[in-house]
Amino acid sequence: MRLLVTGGAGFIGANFVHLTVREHPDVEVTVLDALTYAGDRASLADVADRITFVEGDVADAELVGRLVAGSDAVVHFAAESHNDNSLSDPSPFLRTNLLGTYALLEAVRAHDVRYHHISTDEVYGDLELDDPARFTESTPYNPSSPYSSTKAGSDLLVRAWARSFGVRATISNCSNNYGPYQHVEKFIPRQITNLVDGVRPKLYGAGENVRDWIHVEDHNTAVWDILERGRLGETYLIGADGELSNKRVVELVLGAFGRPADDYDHVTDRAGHDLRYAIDSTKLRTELGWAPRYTTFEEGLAATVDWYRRHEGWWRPRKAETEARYTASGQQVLA
Ligand code: NAD
Ligand code: TDX
Repeated sequence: MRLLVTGGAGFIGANFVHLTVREHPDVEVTVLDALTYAGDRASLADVADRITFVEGDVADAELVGRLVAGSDAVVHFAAESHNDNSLSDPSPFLRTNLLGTYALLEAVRAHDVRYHHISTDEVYGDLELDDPARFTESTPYNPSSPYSSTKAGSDLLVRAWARSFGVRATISNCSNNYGPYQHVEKFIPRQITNLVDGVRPKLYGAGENVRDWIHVEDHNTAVWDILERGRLGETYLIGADGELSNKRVVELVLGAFGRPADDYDHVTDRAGHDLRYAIDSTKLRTELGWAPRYTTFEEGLAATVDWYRRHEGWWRPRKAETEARYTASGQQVLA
């Protein structure tokens, strides 16, 4: 199988490429990635001789058409992915997440190529802390941020292209990922790398917001299951029952460094900050037999802390610039 992976130099895409090379060695992988601030060829250094890498934009219809014509399937990870950045400047989110998906859909439609679309649980908006409900495949879309609204728009394009043009597509909406190669702008790697530098973790607002954590490896095994055995036209939610408050996550990260549980700063809250996400992944588990390999967050977190400690050369070049961006956006320690 010839597989085109967009966004393969980013966090989840790079982990997907590693998994594919390791567990599906007959697959010929081509990565298309624009190498934005979030993409790094170093994330693919270990597999560089096993894949073809193309630097380019998913919104470049001519390039995308050529690459898709030579592929049997596409997994589309490429996106602008960070909510905080989407509040500072939404424009690249509209271009990449909407126009990029549109270019891919037109190409897979023209060449009748199987397409899997990577999306997020944030398209469903947020839940109350005390709501027993979790998101399912039939929860109405209700996105909050420029990021999540462009992801929601991209999902709707996929649904329309599947129904109107018969594009052979599946969609997955996954909860918050953590693990190796995640950019230091994101919550968990930001706190781990702060602590390596002796800096206190930064918690937005009161830290009561809940995220449903899944190890990136478990996300990617689910993507493979859907690619191989998912029903065309269907959406699958991916989650590993990992609900935790941000405050609890910070306490666990502090614990991993042997620091007191209250040794963190409260900082300016995110505008429009979603309160809680929670995934019901029953459909994926019962229909495709998927199950996560990481069953406790503590185990996955310990492995992730260890990875960042051993790979300082990978994250160090971006750390100062990322913190400077947070400062420039007005983020401040609250008294
Ligand atoms: P990331 O920001 O780490 O990586 C994105 C990658 O896409 C980078 O390599 C970047 O260079 C590339 N890219 C950006 N714009 C591009 C363009 N115009 N053309 C080609 N390449 C481009 O993101 P991530 O966290 O790995 O997320 C990957 C996908 O998974 C996204 O679609 C995201 O919405 C989705 N997702 C992420 C999470 C999460 O917790 N991180 C959860 C659910 C879904
Ligand atoms: O320093 C921080 N302190 C903090 O308290 C940062 C960076 C974040 N937070 C909070 C905000 C969120 O409640 O932690 C939570 C997680 O933040 P992010 O890592 O920015 O993730 P989130 O906004 O939840 O979105 C992530 O999951 C869904 C990914 O970035 C998205 O791409 C994915 O779709």
